Amino acid sequence: MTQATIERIETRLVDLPTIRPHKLSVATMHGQTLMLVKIYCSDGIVGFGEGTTIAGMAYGPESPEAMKLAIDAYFALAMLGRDATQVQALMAHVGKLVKVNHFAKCALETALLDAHGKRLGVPLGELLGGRRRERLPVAWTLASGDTAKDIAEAETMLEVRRHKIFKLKIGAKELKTDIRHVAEIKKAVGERAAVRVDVNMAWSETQAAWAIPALAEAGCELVEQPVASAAALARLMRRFPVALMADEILQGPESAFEIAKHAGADVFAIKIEQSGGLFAAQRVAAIADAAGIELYGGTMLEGAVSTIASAHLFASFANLQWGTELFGPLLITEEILTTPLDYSDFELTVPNGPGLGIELDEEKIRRFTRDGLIKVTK
Ligand code: MUC
Ligand code: MG
Repeated sequence: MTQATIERIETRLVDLPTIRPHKLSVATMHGQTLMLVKIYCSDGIVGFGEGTTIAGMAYGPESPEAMKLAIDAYFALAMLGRDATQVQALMAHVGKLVKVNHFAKCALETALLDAHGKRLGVPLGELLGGRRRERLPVAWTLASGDTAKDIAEAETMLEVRRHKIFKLKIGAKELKTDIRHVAEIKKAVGERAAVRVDVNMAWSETQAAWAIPALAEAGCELVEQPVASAAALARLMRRFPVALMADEILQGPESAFEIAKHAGADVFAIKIEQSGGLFAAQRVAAIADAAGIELYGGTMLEGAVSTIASAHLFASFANLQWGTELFGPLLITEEILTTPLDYSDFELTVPNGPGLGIELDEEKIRRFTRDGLIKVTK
């Protein structure tokens, strides 16, 4: 293998508006910030990576600003001058010098893999063992906060054949109000679409035990992270005729192993950022498979870069029983790619070009790049 070393690492924050307010139990999003990283290698190849969070710091432990700062001040020093072609070895080296910071690590690992795929002339997925599928089913999240608006949105998605799996964000309102909301949406879409919910940890165990049977009765097929604690989720398992999915409690292979050991979930929502990168997410999937836990390709509402990095990984999974929710680029108003992604017939096509297989519209990105680290808006 020819040597290529890392010459420069560049980061930027790109603030993009969302197409509508996106309401979760933890916060309401009006925009999404992409922390984009570019790794310049000595052979002239440039790799792209991305880190995002959901609603600033309301969801996870890292903010886009913190990722940028950690890369600029710490990760870059650990990586400059090193061999860019030995991605796993380099990430292991970096892991010794910088603890946790899963999202920032994922952005860097993605950029290294994008660069290496371009170097070898192969799609990123080939570096992960190769794809098993060309297209991925994509769910859409209904989260306008209004039942009638959500039904209208679902109807449009069905009509244009973009999504037929809907995830409803609940947990911010009274239990009965939320259940009515789910029941009305399921009644409207009927057998044409699947309905699932994400509570984002909002309920206590007793609230969950009361609400889940009612959700099942309403036709909901999957309940994502109803409670915050892994122990409580494990106690709720096997008590209801719907599947329970772990999301926030899944923070990489060690947590996956703990949950699997205690039969703590039916399904894992695998997210590359939350896992700590693509290889770590691959290990999470292996643990799930070994434990008989089913898989779902999750999102941190990422832009095109991390969405496609995720797509390459999820396309390589042996099992992907619950499809994916890789719709992040569709939630933002701006197209940041020179050629838009192919979302059609309820699925996303995994690109075929070298590396990620996408090209960023640099001019568009420049226009939305934040000037300085801090943005205060009301
Ligand atoms: C989450 O909690 O899963 C995924 C889809 C969405 O709307 O929010 C995210 C985060
Ligand atoms: Mg979730």
